Amino acid sequence: MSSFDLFANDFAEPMHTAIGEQAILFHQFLGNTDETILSNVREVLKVSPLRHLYTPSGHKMSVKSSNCGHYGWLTDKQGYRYQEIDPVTSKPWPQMPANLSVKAVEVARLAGFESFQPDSCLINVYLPGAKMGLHQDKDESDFTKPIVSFSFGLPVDFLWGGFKRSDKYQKITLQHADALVWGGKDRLRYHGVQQLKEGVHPTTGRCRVNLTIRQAD
Ligand SMILES: O=C(O)CCC(=O)C(=O)O
Ligand SMILES: [Mn+2]
Repeated sequence: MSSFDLFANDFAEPMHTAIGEQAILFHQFLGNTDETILSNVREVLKVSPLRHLYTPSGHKMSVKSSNCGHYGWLTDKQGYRYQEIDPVTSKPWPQMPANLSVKAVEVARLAGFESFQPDSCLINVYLPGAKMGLHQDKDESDFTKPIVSFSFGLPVDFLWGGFKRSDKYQKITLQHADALVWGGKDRLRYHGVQQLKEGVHPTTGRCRVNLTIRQAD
Protein backbone atom coordinates (compact mmCIF):
# COMPACT_ATOMS: atom_id res chain seq x y z
CA MET A 1 0.00 0.00 0.00
CA SER A 2 1.42 3.43 -0.90
CA SER A 3 1.37 6.34 1.51
CA PHE A 4 -1.29 7.88 -0.72
CA ASP A 5 -3.58 4.88 -0.07
CA LEU A 6 -3.10 5.31 3.66
CA PHE A 7 -4.00 8.97 3.31
CA ALA A 8 -7.12 8.11 1.28
CA ASN A 9 -8.20 5.54 3.86
CA ASP A 10 -7.96 8.08 6.64
CA PHE A 11 -10.41 10.25 4.80
CA ALA A 12 -12.73 7.36 3.94
CA GLU A 13 -13.13 6.47 7.61
CA PRO A 14 -16.31 7.94 9.07
CA MET A 15 -15.99 10.55 11.81
CA HIS A 16 -16.27 8.82 15.13
CA THR A 17 -15.88 9.28 18.87
CA ALA A 18 -15.01 6.45 21.26
CA ILE A 19 -17.32 6.66 24.28
CA GLY A 20 -16.01 3.47 25.89
CA GLU A 21 -13.40 0.79 25.37
CA GLN A 22 -15.72 -1.01 22.97
CA ALA A 23 -18.33 1.65 22.28
CA ILE A 24 -18.12 4.03 19.33
CA LEU A 25 -20.36 6.82 18.09
CA PHE A 26 -20.16 7.18 14.29
CA HIS A 27 -21.27 10.71 13.44
CA GLN A 28 -23.51 11.03 10.39
CA PHE A 29 -22.90 7.41 9.42
CA LEU A 30 -26.35 7.26 7.80
CA GLY A 31 -26.08 10.64 6.08
CA ASN A 32 -26.70 9.19 2.61
CA THR A 33 -29.20 6.48 3.51
CA ASP A 34 -31.42 8.28 6.03
CA GLU A 35 -34.35 8.89 3.65
CA THR A 36 -34.30 5.33 2.29
CA ILE A 37 -34.12 3.76 5.73
CA LEU A 38 -36.91 5.98 7.07
CA SER A 39 -39.18 5.21 4.12
CA ASN A 40 -38.55 1.49 4.68
CA VAL A 41 -39.43 1.94 8.35
CA ARG A 42 -42.68 3.68 7.37
CA GLU A 43 -43.59 0.62 5.25
CA VAL A 44 -42.87 -1.67 8.24
CA LEU A 45 -45.15 0.47 10.43
CA LYS A 46 -48.04 0.11 7.96
CA VAL A 47 -47.97 -3.64 8.74
CA SER A 48 -46.93 -3.68 12.41
CA PRO A 49 -48.06 -0.31 13.78
CA LEU A 50 -46.50 1.71 16.57
CA ARG A 51 -47.97 1.09 20.00
CA HIS A 52 -47.19 1.94 23.61
CA LEU A 53 -45.71 -0.98 25.54
CA TYR A 54 -46.24 -1.63 29.25
CA THR A 55 -43.52 -2.73 31.64
CA PRO A 56 -44.14 -5.95 33.61
CA SER A 57 -45.17 -3.78 36.57
CA GLY A 58 -47.80 -2.01 34.44
CA HIS A 59 -45.98 1.26 33.69
CA LYS A 60 -46.83 2.68 30.25
CA MET A 61 -43.67 3.47 28.29
CA SER A 62 -43.60 6.99 26.87
CA VAL A 63 -42.10 5.91 23.52
CA LYS A 64 -44.19 4.16 20.88
CA SER A 65 -42.62 1.00 19.50
CA SER A 66 -42.75 -1.67 16.86
CA ASN A 67 -40.30 -4.17 15.37
CA CYS A 68 -39.05 -5.76 12.21
CA GLY A 69 -36.88 -8.80 11.70
CA HIS A 70 -37.30 -12.40 12.82
CA TYR A 71 -37.70 -11.42 16.48
CA GLY A 72 -39.44 -8.45 18.03
CA TRP A 73 -38.68 -7.11 21.49
CA LEU A 74 -41.72 -6.79 23.73
CA THR A 75 -42.73 -5.99 27.25
CA ASP A 76 -46.07 -6.60 28.94
CA LYS A 77 -47.43 -8.25 32.10
CA GLN A 78 -45.67 -11.47 31.04
CA GLY A 79 -42.25 -9.79 31.11
CA TYR A 80 -39.48 -8.52 28.84
CA ARG A 81 -38.77 -10.85 25.92
CA TYR A 82 -38.29 -11.47 22.21
CA GLN A 83 -41.16 -12.95 20.25
CA GLU A 84 -41.56 -14.01 16.61
CA ILE A 85 -45.24 -12.99 16.45
CA ASP A 86 -46.51 -9.43 16.72
CA PRO A 87 -49.30 -9.58 19.35
CA VAL A 88 -51.16 -6.71 17.61
CA THR A 89 -51.41 -8.43 14.21
CA SER A 90 -50.96 -12.07 15.38
CA LYS A 91 -48.55 -12.41 12.44
CA PRO A 92 -44.76 -12.52 12.14
CA TRP A 93 -43.06 -9.13 12.30
CA PRO A 94 -42.27 -7.58 8.89
CA GLN A 95 -38.89 -8.54 7.45
CA MET A 96 -35.95 -6.35 8.33
CA PRO A 97 -35.27 -4.12 5.27
CA ALA A 98 -32.03 -5.33 3.64
CA ASN A 99 -30.36 -1.91 3.66
CA LEU A 100 -30.91 -1.66 7.41
CA SER A 101 -29.17 -4.94 8.18
CA VAL A 102 -26.39 -4.16 5.68
CA LYS A 103 -25.64 -0.81 7.35
CA ALA A 104 -25.84 -2.40 10.82
CA VAL A 105 -23.36 -5.14 9.89
CA GLU A 106 -21.09 -2.56 8.24
CA VAL A 107 -20.95 -0.27 11.27
CA ALA A 108 -20.58 -3.21 13.69
CA ARG A 109 -17.54 -4.32 11.68
CA LEU A 110 -16.08 -0.78 11.79
CA ALA A 111 -16.45 -0.95 15.58
CA GLY A 112 -14.56 -4.25 15.66
CA PHE A 113 -17.44 -6.76 15.77
CA GLU A 114 -17.07 -9.16 12.86
CA SER A 115 -19.72 -11.84 13.15
CA PHE A 116 -22.84 -9.80 13.83
CA GLN A 117 -25.99 -11.30 12.28
CA PRO A 118 -28.89 -9.00 13.15
CA ASP A 119 -32.26 -10.72 13.50
CA SER A 120 -34.20 -8.01 15.30
CA CYS A 121 -34.82 -4.27 14.95
CA LEU A 122 -36.74 -2.40 17.63
CA ILE A 123 -38.29 0.82 16.33
CA ASN A 124 -38.78 3.49 19.00
CA VAL A 125 -40.49 6.78 18.19
CA TYR A 126 -40.11 9.62 20.71
CA LEU A 127 -42.36 12.67 20.69
CA PRO A 128 -41.28 15.69 22.75
CA GLY A 129 -41.51 14.71 26.41
CA ALA A 130 -40.82 10.99 25.81
CA LYS A 131 -37.79 9.40 27.48
CA MET A 132 -36.30 6.06 28.41
CA GLY A 133 -34.98 5.27 31.88
CA LEU A 134 -31.57 3.72 32.57
CA HIS A 135 -31.58 0.02 31.70
CA GLN A 136 -29.37 -2.75 30.34
CA ASP A 137 -30.09 -4.62 27.10
CA LYS A 138 -29.96 -8.16 28.42
CA ASP A 139 -32.76 -10.16 26.81
CA GLU A 140 -30.47 -11.42 24.03
CA SER A 141 -28.93 -14.89 24.12
CA ASP A 142 -25.32 -13.97 23.24
CA PHE A 143 -23.69 -10.94 24.87
CA THR A 144 -20.62 -11.23 22.60
CA LYS A 145 -22.84 -9.67 19.88
CA PRO A 146 -22.97 -5.86 19.87
CA ILE A 147 -25.89 -3.46 20.00
CA VAL A 148 -26.24 -1.16 17.00
CA SER A 149 -28.36 1.94 17.44
CA PHE A 150 -29.38 4.36 14.66
CA SER A 151 -30.87 7.76 15.44
CA PHE A 152 -32.96 10.02 13.21
CA GLY A 153 -34.70 13.32 13.67
CA LEU A 154 -34.58 15.53 16.73
CA PRO A 155 -31.34 15.40 18.76
CA VAL A 156 -31.42 13.90 22.22
CA ASP A 157 -29.16 13.43 25.23
CA PHE A 158 -28.27 9.74 25.48
CA LEU A 159 -27.35 8.64 29.00
CA TRP A 160 -24.28 6.41 29.07
CA GLY A 161 -23.73 4.83 32.44
CA GLY A 162 -21.81 2.08 34.17
CA PHE A 163 -22.58 -1.47 35.20
CA LYS A 164 -24.85 -0.55 38.10
CA ARG A 165 -27.93 1.62 37.70
CA SER A 166 -26.63 3.95 40.41
CA ASP A 167 -23.27 4.53 38.65
CA LYS A 168 -22.53 7.98 37.29
CA TYR A 169 -23.50 8.56 33.68
CA GLN A 170 -22.35 10.84 30.88
CA LYS A 171 -24.67 12.64 28.49
CA ILE A 172 -23.92 12.16 24.81
CA THR A 173 -25.88 14.01 22.16
CA LEU A 174 -27.23 11.75 19.43
CA GLN A 175 -28.01 13.58 16.21
CA HIS A 176 -29.88 12.71 13.05
CA ALA A 177 -28.09 9.94 11.07
CA ASP A 178 -25.70 8.99 13.91
CA ALA A 179 -24.89 5.34 14.60
CA LEU A 180 -23.80 4.09 18.00
CA VAL A 181 -22.29 0.65 18.56
CA TRP A 182 -21.53 -0.91 21.91
CA GLY A 183 -20.39 -4.41 22.77
CA GLY A 184 -17.70 -6.51 24.39
CA LYS A 185 -16.67 -4.99 27.72
CA ASP A 186 -19.31 -2.27 27.33
CA ARG A 187 -22.15 -4.59 26.29
CA LEU A 188 -24.02 -4.50 29.60
CA ARG A 189 -23.68 -0.83 30.41
CA TYR A 190 -26.74 0.96 31.70
CA HIS A 191 -28.06 3.49 29.20
CA GLY A 192 -31.15 5.57 28.62
CA VAL A 193 -32.52 8.63 26.91
CA GLN A 194 -33.32 11.99 28.47
CA GLN A 195 -36.68 13.59 27.84
CA LEU A 196 -36.91 14.74 24.21
CA LYS A 197 -37.05 18.50 23.87
CA GLU A 198 -39.66 20.25 21.74
CA GLY A 199 -38.61 20.83 18.13
CA VAL A 200 -39.20 20.08 14.47
CA HIS A 201 -36.62 18.26 12.38
CA PRO A 202 -36.53 18.77 8.58
CA THR A 203 -36.48 15.02 7.92
CA THR A 204 -38.73 13.50 10.61
CA GLY A 205 -40.82 16.42 11.82
CA ARG A 206 -41.67 16.67 15.52
CA CYS A 207 -40.07 13.42 16.66
CA ARG A 208 -36.98 11.29 17.09
CA VAL A 209 -36.78 7.79 15.64
CA ASN A 210 -34.39 5.24 17.10
CA LEU A 211 -33.69 1.86 15.54
CA THR A 212 -31.96 -0.63 17.84
CA ILE A 213 -30.62 -3.51 15.78
CA ARG A 214 -29.64 -6.65 17.63
CA GLN A 215 -28.84 -10.30 17.32
CA ALA A 216 -31.43 -11.66 19.70
CA ASP A 217 -30.73 -15.38 19.14
O1 LIG B 1 -33.55 5.48 21.87
C1 LIG B 1 -32.41 5.16 22.14
O2 LIG B 1 -31.42 5.80 21.76
C2 LIG B 1 -32.14 3.94 23.02
C3 LIG B 1 -33.20 2.90 22.98
C4 LIG B 1 -32.87 1.74 23.87
O3 LIG B 1 -31.93 1.76 24.61
C5 LIG B 1 -33.70 0.53 23.84
O4 LIG B 1 -34.76 0.52 23.19
O5 LIG B 1 -33.30 -0.47 24.48
MN1 LIG C 1 -31.44 -0.22 25.44
